[in-house]
Amino acid sequence: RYRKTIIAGNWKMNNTLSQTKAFAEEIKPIMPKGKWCNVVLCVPATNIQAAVRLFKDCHIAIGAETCHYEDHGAYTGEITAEMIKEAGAKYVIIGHSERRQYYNETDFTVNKKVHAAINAGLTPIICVGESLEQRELGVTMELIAYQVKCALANVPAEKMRHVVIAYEPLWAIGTGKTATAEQAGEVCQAIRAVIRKLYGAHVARSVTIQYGGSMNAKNAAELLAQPDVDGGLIGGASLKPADFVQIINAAN
Ligand code: 3PY
Repeated sequence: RYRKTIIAGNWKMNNTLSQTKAFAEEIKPIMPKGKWCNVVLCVPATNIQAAVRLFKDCHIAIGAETCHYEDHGAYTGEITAEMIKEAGAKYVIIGHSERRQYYNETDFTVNKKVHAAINAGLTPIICVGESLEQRELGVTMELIAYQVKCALANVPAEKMRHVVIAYEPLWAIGTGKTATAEQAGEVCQAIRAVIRKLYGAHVARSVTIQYGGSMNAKNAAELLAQPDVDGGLIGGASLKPADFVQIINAAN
């Protein structure tokens, strides 16, 4: 095995501190032990510090859902990668389609945020994905290659061990629609080919590429069986301990 399988939950704007505590209590007794897949929960910023402590025993690492690209300054409401790192998180989602759609994130700011995350010692989980219109126009592969190249611009090869890419087709996010395992596998394979062109075969083999977009307890095993799908970024199903554990088991 050249690379880690990573199952990451994306809680989005869900779960208060007390709900986070309740989730931890519920998942602790059912968490699989001694398995090799890495598990992450990306949680609202207000819960990061508590979550690091709450999920330590069950070996779940914590991530944030976004960060700013500057390291300080007059950006009311924003937080830096360094703040996230000091709060104890190890990961940060960058460029989720909801951020691109509602908060004007562009391929340019995604690249700047990727650098900010790496400089702070966080692993960015970089989200890319096409819309339904783009898929129907037949430009999925070009678009994905463009997004990946922009996100990774000026990222040195030696940092690529700590970069995760998540393929999330927009038409599968929050819609209950999932890409077929073949569609997911095909695009993840294409992403690896882009990385191979940029960094060579050795780096390409080592990068974890996740599928995201309505992955759940039912469809996880089939999606994860694709050779280039190395894990999942899980929305709704990561809010239910039993479902999330089922997905982790499907990856082991
Ligand atoms: C989803 O599954 O809907 C996601 O957006 C995961 O990030």
